[in-house]
Order: sequence, then C-alpha cells, then structure tokens
Amino acid sequence: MKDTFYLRLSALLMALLLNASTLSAVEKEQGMDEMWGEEKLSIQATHPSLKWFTEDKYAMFIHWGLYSQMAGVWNGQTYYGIGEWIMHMAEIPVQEYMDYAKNFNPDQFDAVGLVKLAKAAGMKTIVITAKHHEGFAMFDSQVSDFTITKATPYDRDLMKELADACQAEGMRLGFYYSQNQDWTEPYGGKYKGERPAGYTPDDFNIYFEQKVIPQVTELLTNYGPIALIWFDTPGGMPKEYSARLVDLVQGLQPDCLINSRIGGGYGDYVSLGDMQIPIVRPKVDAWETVDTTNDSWSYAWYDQNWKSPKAICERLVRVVARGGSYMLNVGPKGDGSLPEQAVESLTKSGEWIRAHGEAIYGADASPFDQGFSWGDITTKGQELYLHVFEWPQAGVLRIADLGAKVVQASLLQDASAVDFTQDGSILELNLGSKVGRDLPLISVVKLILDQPAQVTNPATQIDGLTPVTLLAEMATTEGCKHSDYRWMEKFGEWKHDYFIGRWGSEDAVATWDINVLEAGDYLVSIEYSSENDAAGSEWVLSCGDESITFVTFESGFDSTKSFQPGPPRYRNLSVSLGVLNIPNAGLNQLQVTPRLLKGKGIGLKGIRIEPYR
Ligand code: FHN
Repeated sequence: MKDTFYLRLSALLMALLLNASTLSAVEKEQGMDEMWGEEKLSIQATHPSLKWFTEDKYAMFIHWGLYSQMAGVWNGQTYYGIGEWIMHMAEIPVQEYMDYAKNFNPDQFDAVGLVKLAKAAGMKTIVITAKHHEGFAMFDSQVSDFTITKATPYDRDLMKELADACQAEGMRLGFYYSQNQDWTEPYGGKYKGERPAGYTPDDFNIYFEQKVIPQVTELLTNYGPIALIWFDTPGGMPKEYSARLVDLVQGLQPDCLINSRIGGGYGDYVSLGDMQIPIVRPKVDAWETVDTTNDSWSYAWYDQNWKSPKAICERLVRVVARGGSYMLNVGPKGDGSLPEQAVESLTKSGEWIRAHGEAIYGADASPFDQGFSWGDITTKGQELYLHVFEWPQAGVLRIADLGAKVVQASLLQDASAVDFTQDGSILELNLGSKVGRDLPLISVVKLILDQPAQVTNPATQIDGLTPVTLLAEMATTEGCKHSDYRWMEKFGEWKHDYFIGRWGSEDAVATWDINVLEAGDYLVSIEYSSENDAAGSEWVLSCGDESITFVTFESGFDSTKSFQPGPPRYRNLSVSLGVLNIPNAGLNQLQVTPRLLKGKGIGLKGIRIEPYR
C-alpha cells in the first residue's frame, strides 16, 4: 500500500536523521508527528494570553547558535542539509563541538536593529533559540559552562540585550528551548557522545533537573515578561516531564504561553508541522505555522532560495485566512548580522503588511474554509477583505453564497470604489479599470456587508472564469484514505504531499462538493502518482450523468534529490483527461472511482477544472 510504504519511508528517514546508532528500536519508529508532539489537536484554547496571540498573527522566529558560525561547513567540507543539525550531519565529536564555541564572536549583533527590522516587517513578537538541540545556552546560565558568556570570546548576554530592546520597542519576546534533545549533555536526549557508565534512560531525570528546570527558570526570571516559550521535539520524553514544565512556566509567568511541542498533550496552542500551510481550516481554535525566509532555519552559506516579498505576504494571508498565526524564521550569521536578502524581503513584505494591517491584525478566518484560486479572504464582522494574489485576466472576480448583501466595495490601498453587481447569490466585482495601475504586491478589496457573511454552502466554487484545483484535502472519501506524506527535501524544509490513497476496491469513491457558478464545458486534468503494480488501473470521473473514463500509469520516481539519506519518492504526474460538461449551475458533486484496480498504490493529489473556451 502506498501510504504504508510512505510511512515506512518517513520513519526510516527520521531514523537516519536521528543518528540511528544511538537510538532505541522504539525511537527508530518515530515519525515527525511524534517528534513534534503534534497529536495535540484537541487543544482547549482557554489561556487569556491567546487573545494577543490570535490577534497579532505574525511573529519572527530566529534560529541562532554555534551552528550559525559554521554556516553549513565543518573542517572545510560543506554539509548540505538542516543547518542547525550540522553536529549530527558531520558527526562532530562532542568535545570538538563544544570547543568550537571559542570561534563564536557575534560582534555584529545589534539587538535594537533586529527588533526594528521585526517591526518594519510587521511582526509583533520575536521568538529566539535560547538553547537548541546542540545544548549551547545563548544566554548567561549559571548551571552550565556551555554558554555564550562563558565559552565564547563574546562575554555579553545577548538575550538580555534583546529583551531590553524588545521592551524599549514594544515587541513581545519568546524563547525557543529544546527541552528533550541535548546533544552535548551526557544525560540529555539523543546525546552524541558515549553515555556515562551505568547509564539508563531514566537518567534523563538528571539532565532535566540539573539543566532544563534551572535554565527555563532563568529564562523566565531574568529577562522580564516572556510572551511565550517555544518547546520542540518532545518525542519519546515521558509525559510527566512536560507536566513539570507546564507547572514551572505557569508558576513563574502565568501570562506566558506554551506551544504544543512541549509534548504530553499539553500546550496552550498548536504548532502545526514545520512549513505547513493548511489547505482547509484546521479544526482547532489556536494554532500557528512556522516557516522560514529561505529553506533553512539556521544560516547556511549555500541556501539562496529566498522567498519573495509577495510569497511571504501570500503565505501570511493564507494562514490568517485559515484562522492561524504565522511565525517566519530568519537565520542570522555567526557574527550576528543578517543575510541581506532576508532583510530585503522582510522589509518589502512588511511595507505591504503594515499598509494592509487592517485586513491582517485582529482579522478572523475566511467564512469559507478554504482559499480561492485568485487569492483568499479575511474578515472582521461585517467587513470582508479579498486578498487578490492574481488578478483574473478578464478583471472580473466572482464569489457566490456570501449570505449577505454587499453595501460597498473599495480598494483598501486608497479607498477607491470597485464596481460590483450582486445578482441573486452571485457577487461579481469588476476590477477591469484598476488593472495596469500602480498596484501593491497584493490588492485587497474591502467589502462592507449589511451583516456578517453567513456561508451555508462551503463547497469549492467553480467560478467559470479561473482554473480551480480540487485538492485531496478537500474531498470526502469512502473505501479510500487521506494520506499526508512528509519529507525533508534539502535544507531543513519539510515538504508535504497530501493525497488520497489506499483504494480498497472498485466501490471506493472520493467526492468533492462543488458550487458551479456557470454551467458549461470544463477541461479536466488530474495529478496523481502510481506504483508499478497499480499501473493500468481504470477510473471514472463523473459529475451527475456526465463522466470521463481514464487510465493511470506508473508515475516513476521523483528525480528531485534530497540531501537527507532516504529512499526515493514517487513522482506526481499531471494528465489532461478531456472535456467534461457540467449541465447545471449550483451544488454538484464531482466523484472519482476506480472501475478496474490493478493495485492499491495510487495517490490522487488533485483535479484541475478549467473553463473550456
Ligand atoms: O529539529 C528542529 C529543527 O532544527 C527546527 O528547530 C525546527 C523548527 O520548527 N524544529 C525541529 C524540527 O521540527
């Protein structure tokens, strides 16, 4: 079965990634969900501080440590991969790694400049790595010598400098703290050296009592108000340790939020998987996506894949439109300076974000649970903000079934009126006269409604103007299953491939509810992957009485190489199926069902529907 196969790949990849030689059999079976403690999707979002968290929407994440000085290079060799894991990738002996601290001298670090950049970027909180898996304290800790103040030529406590700058500038501050993994502590999780004689896994308690508890106490005592503490990779840590940390944090700073990666099912809000921008709205009240400005978390000299300012704004909007918060990472260099491209894209995206803050800060999710092909929606009471990523060619944008009357439509940037008609349930906005003008990165059309939108029909809208892709995430399934396959591609960035697989029999069916705004002919194509033994399977795609029959072939392996060791993945193929007539406007169901299955290993990723003209 394909998804079982993928699960095994994923587990194997993680096992390889986590230094198989030091892991127990149980640890080797862990996938990223267990590492992240992501099972915590049933969170009760009740903490009073969630008010600011859900309103602020946008934070800066900073990965900075000794690994930043290495920048992906050890002993003259570049290690491509997840930068802050270089100790693991290059198998650097513990003592050598710790000695390397002598090279860490961040004399270009400018706390005030950093906070000002975050502000210019439109961010409201900074969360910085106080201690990552390497075990090095970026702050002045009394319980370890492996700290910035004791082990490096830079004897200043830069967390203090940052805390002061944050307070002066009105920026919230949070600390990342790796509570479980500590590669340089003999009793820490995933220690990279030889364990002391007589070691048993219960000795984790020594590390926890002597390092984690006192250091978290220091962080929550010596640096003023801490908005949140961001724990990471609890996988395998017994639940009682997470409970201890919750008590500690609540006792020291009751206002401080804790993310779900504390483990044990605790946490005030959910951190989704790294770089995961959900397609449909997660069924959880308070959540965030963490993402990064390029592909790496920490600075790596070779990673030049910077997100454009527009891409940053789009990702922020997609997250806010699904009801979440977005935390975007930047990796300073070892000397404390920031890569120029990161500064540029953060500043430019920040200009747009601040100018359109009305549609972001304090905004609620779209009344539709999913985005649109042209962009996405955020809302505030009777105001609806349409973030138009791509201007439709005809300059016309259609939305159906808002459940409210539009009173006024204007561009948020200058309040200039936008022409519109609202006939029955269909709202049509004519942006024609605006196209070609000096438009911002993303144009936002502000609608004032006569009442808050009442969307009773959340089906994906086929507007008859733009191509729409029905993704696997949006389907309901019978006899087949949703699967999410994740892998780390190059530099620490997790990729997600979501598909419908495990097709059990010819009775299986995947169904998409679609709201067709214009009846007529549509060109249909599908994206899928198929294992060899399932090649030649036959399928029917139907909408009412109209149908298309098609065959799926082996898709072969993805030729994209991953720097992480691991078996190859199946490739997604895009195949045009032909023209489908949808005779009736309104609510329809589009279904895919096998008529002859040669094997189960077929992953259906999406169906693209495009007006046929
Ligand atoms: O292992 C870490 C990784 O280095 C990085 O800190 C990310 C950020 O979310 N968290 C863990 C992997 O998910």
